[in-house]
Amino acid sequence: MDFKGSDTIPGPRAEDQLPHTAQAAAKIVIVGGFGVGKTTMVGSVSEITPLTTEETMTQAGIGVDDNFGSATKTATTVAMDFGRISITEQLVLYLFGTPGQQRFWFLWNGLFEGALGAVVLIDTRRLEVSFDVMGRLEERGVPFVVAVNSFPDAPRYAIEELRTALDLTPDIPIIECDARRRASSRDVLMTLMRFLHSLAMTGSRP
Ligand SMILES: Nc1nc2c(ncn2[C@@H]2O[C@H](COP(=O)(O)OP(=O)(O)OP(=O)(O)O)[C@@H](O)[C@H]2O)c(=O)[nH]1
Ligand SMILES: [Mg+2]
Repeated sequence: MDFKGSDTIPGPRAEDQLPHTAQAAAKIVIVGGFGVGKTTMVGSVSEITPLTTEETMTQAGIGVDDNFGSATKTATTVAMDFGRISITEQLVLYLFGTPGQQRFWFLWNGLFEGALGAVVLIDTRRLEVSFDVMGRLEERGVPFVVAVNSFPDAPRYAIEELRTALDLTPDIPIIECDARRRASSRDVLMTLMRFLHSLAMTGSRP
């Protein structure tokens, strides 16, 4: 029998290999309610082809799943998104996007395990879904920044109005972003890293 070729497993693609200068890695979670743009953000900023676990939304989900934006949204994350970005030559961030449908929220605890920090993505049309998300991060002691994903038909609020509405302390950064744009998503991650650095400097966390 000819087994030629069956004993060679292809190695990682060149573009997926970790930069040889990398010295430290941190796990970051991208979290938020249904359809706020988590998969989009991981995909736009990742330097490797992101791993996604998107499934087509079907009629079976009617009455079970959140149907906001269902006219345009055809797939939803059922487990997680995974991507990677080198923030500096030495520091690599591993990005984990959580599922937004409430029936998959039980997976969050596992995804939060060992996370250095989180990005809470919000859509100003549905601020209420963010409360649960932020409450869970606070329970787990995971520091976070808030990124307002700017959808064209979403109401716009001043940052301080959002801070009051979301009941956030003055130290928590809130920034606007467009999750589809790599530079914008990268800015969000840089804001998170600066915030984590300031917490470490003041000895508050992490
Ligand atoms: N206009 C606009 N559309 C966006 C933006 N980010 C995401 N979208 C669109 O919004 C939809 C939802 O994005 P997803 O990335 O699937 O959202 P998600 O949070 O991963 O969704 P779930 O995993 O189902 O919770 C997609 O159709 C995106 O193309 C944005 O910044 N602006
Ligand atoms: Mg998703």
